[in-house]
Amino acid sequence: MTDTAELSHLGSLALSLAQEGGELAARLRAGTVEVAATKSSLVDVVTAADREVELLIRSRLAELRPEDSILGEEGADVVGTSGLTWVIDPIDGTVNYLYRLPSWSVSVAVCRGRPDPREWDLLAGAVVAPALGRTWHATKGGGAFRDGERIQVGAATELELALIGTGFGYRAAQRAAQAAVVAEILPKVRDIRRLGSCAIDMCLTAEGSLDGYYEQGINPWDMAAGELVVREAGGVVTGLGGQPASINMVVAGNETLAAELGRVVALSSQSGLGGV
Ligand code: LIP
Repeated sequence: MTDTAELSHLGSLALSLAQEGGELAARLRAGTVEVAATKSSLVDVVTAADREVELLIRSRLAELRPEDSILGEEGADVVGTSGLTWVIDPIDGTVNYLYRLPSWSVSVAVCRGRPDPREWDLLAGAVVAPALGRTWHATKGGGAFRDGERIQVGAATELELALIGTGFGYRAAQRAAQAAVVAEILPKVRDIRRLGSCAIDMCLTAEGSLDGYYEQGINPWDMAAGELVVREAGGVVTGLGGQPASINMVVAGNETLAAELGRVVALSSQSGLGGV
Protein backbone atom coordinates (compact mmCIF):
# COMPACT_ATOMS: atom_id res chain seq x y z
CA MET A 1 0.00 0.00 0.00
CA THR A 2 1.37 3.42 -0.93
CA ASP A 3 0.45 6.16 1.50
CA THR A 4 -0.61 9.66 0.48
CA ALA A 5 2.72 11.25 1.33
CA GLU A 6 4.63 8.77 -0.84
CA LEU A 7 2.14 9.18 -3.69
CA SER A 8 2.59 12.93 -3.49
CA HIS A 9 6.39 12.55 -3.55
CA LEU A 10 6.26 10.15 -6.51
CA GLY A 11 3.88 12.48 -8.34
CA SER A 12 6.15 15.48 -7.83
CA LEU A 13 9.17 13.48 -8.98
CA ALA A 14 7.43 12.15 -12.11
CA LEU A 15 6.42 15.71 -12.99
CA SER A 16 9.87 17.19 -12.42
CA LEU A 17 11.61 14.42 -14.37
CA ALA A 18 9.24 14.85 -17.32
CA GLN A 19 9.67 18.63 -17.20
CA GLU A 20 13.48 18.40 -17.09
CA GLY A 21 13.42 15.87 -19.92
CA GLY A 22 11.10 18.13 -21.90
CA GLU A 23 13.41 21.11 -21.46
CA LEU A 24 16.36 19.08 -22.76
CA ALA A 25 14.38 17.69 -25.69
CA ALA A 26 13.19 21.19 -26.65
CA ARG A 27 16.77 22.54 -26.46
CA LEU A 28 18.01 19.73 -28.68
CA ARG A 29 15.09 20.22 -31.10
CA ALA A 30 16.21 23.84 -31.58
CA GLY A 31 19.36 22.46 -33.17
CA THR A 32 19.91 19.72 -35.71
CA VAL A 33 18.13 16.43 -35.02
CA GLU A 34 19.15 13.39 -37.01
CA VAL A 35 18.19 9.74 -37.03
CA ALA A 36 20.63 7.82 -34.82
CA ALA A 37 19.20 4.36 -35.50
CA THR A 38 16.15 2.48 -36.72
CA LYS A 39 14.31 -0.39 -34.97
CA SER A 40 11.44 -2.46 -36.39
CA SER A 41 11.61 -0.80 -39.80
CA LEU A 42 13.34 2.02 -41.67
CA VAL A 43 10.62 4.41 -40.48
CA ASP A 44 10.83 3.32 -36.80
CA VAL A 45 13.48 5.86 -35.86
CA VAL A 46 15.52 6.78 -32.79
CA THR A 47 17.21 10.17 -32.53
CA ALA A 48 20.17 11.09 -30.36
CA ALA A 49 17.70 13.23 -28.40
CA ASP A 50 15.63 10.15 -27.48
CA ARG A 51 18.77 8.62 -26.03
CA GLU A 52 20.00 11.77 -24.28
CA VAL A 53 16.65 12.49 -22.65
CA GLU A 54 16.32 8.93 -21.38
CA LEU A 55 19.91 9.00 -20.06
CA LEU A 56 19.15 12.23 -18.16
CA ILE A 57 16.01 10.76 -16.55
CA ARG A 58 17.79 7.52 -15.74
CA SER A 59 20.69 9.38 -14.12
CA ARG A 60 18.28 11.36 -11.91
CA LEU A 61 16.51 8.17 -10.87
CA ALA A 62 19.81 6.42 -10.10
CA GLU A 63 20.61 9.34 -7.78
CA LEU A 64 17.17 9.84 -6.22
CA ARG A 65 15.52 6.39 -6.37
CA PRO A 66 18.38 3.83 -6.55
CA GLU A 67 16.21 0.99 -5.23
CA ASP A 68 13.59 1.34 -7.98
CA SER A 69 13.42 -0.55 -11.27
CA ILE A 70 13.39 1.19 -14.65
CA LEU A 71 11.75 0.27 -17.97
CA GLY A 72 12.65 2.72 -20.73
CA GLU A 73 12.08 2.71 -24.47
CA GLU A 74 15.73 3.19 -25.37
CA GLY A 75 17.78 1.65 -22.57
CA ALA A 76 18.33 -1.62 -20.73
CA ASP A 77 15.97 -2.64 -17.93
CA VAL A 78 17.12 -1.81 -14.39
CA VAL A 79 15.97 -4.33 -11.78
CA GLY A 80 15.55 -2.78 -8.33
CA THR A 81 14.44 -4.04 -4.93
CA SER A 82 11.66 -1.58 -3.98
CA GLY A 83 8.83 -3.12 -6.01
CA LEU A 84 8.41 0.16 -7.90
CA THR A 85 9.22 0.55 -11.61
CA TRP A 86 9.68 3.82 -13.50
CA VAL A 87 8.31 3.60 -17.05
CA ILE A 88 9.93 6.12 -19.41
CA ASP A 89 9.24 7.23 -22.98
CA PRO A 90 11.89 9.90 -23.55
CA ILE A 91 10.24 11.21 -26.68
CA ASP A 92 6.80 9.86 -27.57
CA GLY A 93 5.98 10.97 -31.09
CA THR A 94 9.55 10.65 -32.30
CA VAL A 95 8.64 11.07 -35.99
CA ASN A 96 6.82 14.33 -35.14
CA TYR A 97 9.91 15.44 -33.19
CA LEU A 98 12.15 14.61 -36.16
CA TYR A 99 9.88 16.56 -38.55
CA ARG A 100 9.49 19.57 -36.18
CA LEU A 101 5.77 18.84 -35.78
CA PRO A 102 4.51 19.82 -32.27
CA SER A 103 2.76 16.61 -31.17
CA TRP A 104 5.59 14.99 -29.19
CA SER A 105 6.00 14.48 -25.47
CA VAL A 106 8.14 13.18 -22.63
CA SER A 107 6.24 10.57 -20.62
CA VAL A 108 7.28 9.42 -17.13
CA ALA A 109 5.25 7.11 -14.89
CA VAL A 110 5.86 4.91 -11.88
CA CYS A 111 3.97 1.72 -11.02
CA ARG A 112 3.97 -0.89 -8.31
CA GLY A 113 4.46 -4.45 -9.59
CA ARG A 114 5.53 -5.56 -13.04
CA PRO A 115 5.46 -2.79 -15.70
CA ASP A 116 2.83 -4.68 -17.69
CA PRO A 117 -0.43 -2.85 -18.52
CA ARG A 118 -2.32 -6.08 -17.90
CA GLU A 119 -1.45 -5.97 -14.23
CA TRP A 120 0.45 -2.81 -13.20
CA ASP A 121 -0.65 -0.58 -10.31
CA LEU A 122 0.01 2.89 -11.67
CA LEU A 123 0.92 5.34 -8.89
CA ALA A 124 1.98 8.56 -10.63
CA GLY A 125 2.58 9.89 -14.12
CA ALA A 126 3.37 13.01 -16.11
CA VAL A 127 3.27 13.88 -19.82
CA VAL A 128 5.06 17.06 -20.92
CA ALA A 129 4.51 18.38 -24.46
CA PRO A 130 6.89 21.38 -24.76
CA ALA A 131 6.01 22.33 -28.35
CA LEU A 132 2.32 22.41 -27.39
CA GLY A 133 2.97 24.18 -24.07
CA ARG A 134 1.01 21.52 -22.22
CA THR A 135 1.74 19.42 -19.14
CA TRP A 136 -0.55 16.70 -17.82
CA HIS A 137 -0.05 14.80 -14.60
CA ALA A 138 -1.88 12.52 -12.19
CA THR A 139 -1.37 10.52 -9.02
CA LYS A 140 -3.43 7.49 -7.98
CA GLY A 141 -6.58 8.75 -6.27
CA GLY A 142 -5.43 12.35 -6.62
CA GLY A 143 -7.14 13.37 -9.85
CA ALA A 144 -5.76 14.41 -13.24
CA PHE A 145 -4.53 17.85 -14.22
CA ARG A 146 -3.53 19.84 -17.30
CA ASP A 147 -1.27 22.79 -16.50
CA GLY A 148 -2.47 22.60 -12.91
CA GLU A 149 -6.20 22.66 -13.79
CA ARG A 150 -8.34 19.61 -12.94
CA ILE A 151 -9.56 17.74 -16.04
CA GLN A 152 -12.39 15.33 -16.77
CA VAL A 153 -13.10 13.00 -19.71
CA GLY A 154 -15.74 14.15 -22.16
CA ALA A 155 -19.41 13.21 -21.83
CA ALA A 156 -20.04 12.04 -25.41
CA THR A 157 -21.79 8.66 -25.49
CA GLU A 158 -22.80 8.42 -29.15
CA LEU A 159 -20.01 7.05 -31.34
CA GLU A 160 -21.35 8.82 -34.44
CA LEU A 161 -20.72 12.16 -32.68
CA ALA A 162 -17.34 11.17 -31.22
CA LEU A 163 -13.92 12.53 -32.24
CA ILE A 164 -11.57 9.56 -32.06
CA GLY A 165 -7.76 9.45 -31.91
CA THR A 166 -5.76 6.54 -33.21
CA GLY A 167 -2.34 5.65 -34.59
CA PHE A 168 -0.45 3.14 -36.64
CA GLY A 169 2.61 0.97 -36.32
CA TYR A 170 5.86 1.04 -38.23
CA ARG A 171 5.60 -2.18 -40.24
CA ALA A 172 3.82 -2.29 -43.61
CA ALA A 173 1.77 -5.46 -42.89
CA GLN A 174 0.60 -4.07 -39.54
CA ARG A 175 -0.29 -0.72 -41.13
CA ALA A 176 -2.29 -2.43 -43.87
CA ALA A 177 -4.36 -4.27 -41.25
CA GLN A 178 -4.78 -1.09 -39.17
CA ALA A 179 -5.87 0.82 -42.29
CA ALA A 180 -8.60 -1.78 -42.88
CA VAL A 181 -9.87 -1.25 -39.33
CA VAL A 182 -9.85 2.55 -39.51
CA ALA A 183 -11.63 2.39 -42.90
CA GLU A 184 -14.52 0.60 -41.18
CA ILE A 185 -14.55 2.92 -38.17
CA LEU A 186 -14.29 6.28 -39.98
CA PRO A 187 -17.91 6.30 -41.30
CA LYS A 188 -19.19 5.42 -37.81
CA VAL A 189 -17.64 8.35 -35.88
CA ARG A 190 -17.57 12.17 -36.09
CA ASP A 191 -13.98 12.07 -37.32
CA ILE A 192 -10.56 10.54 -36.73
CA ARG A 193 -7.39 12.33 -35.56
CA ARG A 194 -3.96 10.75 -36.01
CA LEU A 195 -1.72 13.03 -33.92
CA GLY A 196 1.30 10.74 -33.54
CA SER A 197 1.83 10.44 -29.77
CA CYS A 198 -0.11 7.88 -27.70
CA ALA A 199 0.72 9.78 -24.51
CA ILE A 200 -0.75 13.01 -25.89
CA ASP A 201 -3.74 11.19 -27.43
CA MET A 202 -4.57 9.70 -24.03
CA CYS A 203 -4.16 13.03 -22.23
CA LEU A 204 -6.35 14.78 -24.81
CA THR A 205 -8.94 12.07 -24.18
CA ALA A 206 -8.62 12.69 -20.43
CA GLU A 207 -9.40 16.39 -20.90
CA GLY A 208 -12.23 15.85 -23.38
CA SER A 209 -10.36 17.21 -26.42
CA LEU A 210 -10.75 13.76 -27.92
CA ASP A 211 -13.82 11.70 -27.06
CA GLY A 212 -11.96 8.42 -27.36
CA TYR A 213 -8.74 6.78 -28.47
CA TYR A 214 -7.80 3.32 -29.66
CA GLU A 215 -4.58 1.84 -30.98
CA GLN A 216 -3.05 -1.58 -31.49
CA GLY A 217 0.65 -2.20 -30.90
CA ILE A 218 1.22 0.29 -28.08
CA ASN A 219 4.19 -0.34 -25.76
CA PRO A 220 4.03 0.10 -21.97
CA TRP A 221 6.19 3.25 -22.09
CA ASP A 222 3.89 4.91 -24.66
CA MET A 223 0.81 4.51 -22.47
CA ALA A 224 1.79 4.32 -18.78
CA ALA A 225 1.45 7.97 -17.78
CA GLY A 226 -1.43 8.60 -20.19
CA GLU A 227 -3.38 5.69 -18.77
CA LEU A 228 -3.22 7.06 -15.23
CA VAL A 229 -4.23 10.53 -16.47
CA VAL A 230 -7.28 9.03 -18.22
CA ARG A 231 -8.29 6.96 -15.20
CA GLU A 232 -7.87 9.86 -12.77
CA ALA A 233 -9.94 12.02 -15.14
CA GLY A 234 -12.83 9.58 -14.72
CA GLY A 235 -12.19 7.55 -17.85
CA VAL A 236 -11.41 3.92 -18.54
CA VAL A 237 -8.54 2.25 -20.37
CA THR A 238 -9.25 -1.27 -21.62
CA GLY A 239 -8.47 -3.87 -24.25
CA LEU A 240 -11.09 -5.65 -26.37
CA GLY A 241 -13.76 -8.04 -25.15
CA GLY A 242 -13.29 -7.26 -21.49
CA GLN A 243 -9.52 -7.82 -21.64
CA PRO A 244 -7.17 -5.32 -19.99
CA ALA A 245 -5.27 -2.88 -22.18
CA SER A 246 -2.12 -4.36 -23.68
CA ILE A 247 0.01 -4.27 -26.81
CA ASN A 248 -2.92 -6.08 -28.47
CA MET A 249 -5.23 -3.08 -28.08
CA VAL A 250 -5.73 0.06 -26.03
CA VAL A 251 -9.16 1.72 -25.90
CA ALA A 252 -9.70 4.88 -23.80
CA GLY A 253 -12.60 7.22 -23.07
CA ASN A 254 -15.54 7.58 -20.74
CA GLU A 255 -16.95 4.18 -19.78
CA THR A 256 -19.93 4.26 -22.15
CA LEU A 257 -18.05 5.48 -25.19
CA ALA A 258 -15.03 3.24 -24.59
CA ALA A 259 -17.34 0.21 -24.47
CA GLU A 260 -19.02 1.15 -27.76
CA LEU A 261 -15.70 2.06 -29.41
CA GLY A 262 -14.19 -1.22 -28.23
CA ARG A 263 -17.16 -3.15 -29.63
CA VAL A 264 -16.83 -1.53 -33.05
CA VAL A 265 -13.04 -1.92 -33.10
CA ALA A 266 -13.41 -5.60 -32.20
CA LEU A 267 -15.92 -6.16 -35.01
CA SER A 268 -13.72 -4.27 -37.48
CA SER A 269 -10.65 -6.23 -36.36
CA GLN A 270 -12.29 -9.62 -36.82
CA SER A 271 -10.50 -9.85 -40.17
CA GLY A 272 -7.44 -9.94 -37.91
CA LEU A 273 -4.85 -7.22 -37.36
CA GLY A 274 -1.38 -7.73 -38.75
CA GLY A 275 0.77 -9.37 -36.12
CA VAL A 276 2.34 -7.04 -33.63
C1 LIP B 1 4.43 6.49 -31.14
C2 LIP B 1 3.13 6.21 -30.42
C3 LIP B 1 1.93 6.51 -31.31
C4 LIP B 1 2.01 5.68 -32.56
C5 LIP B 1 3.27 6.06 -33.30
C6 LIP B 1 4.52 5.78 -32.44
P1 LIP B 1 7.01 6.53 -30.57
O1 LIP B 1 5.48 6.12 -30.29
O2 LIP B 1 3.07 7.00 -29.26
O3 LIP B 1 0.72 6.26 -30.65
O4 LIP B 1 0.87 5.89 -33.36
O5 LIP B 1 3.33 5.33 -34.49
O6 LIP B 1 4.61 4.41 -32.19
O7 LIP B 1 7.53 5.48 -31.49
O8 LIP B 1 7.06 7.87 -31.18
O9 LIP B 1 7.69 6.49 -29.21
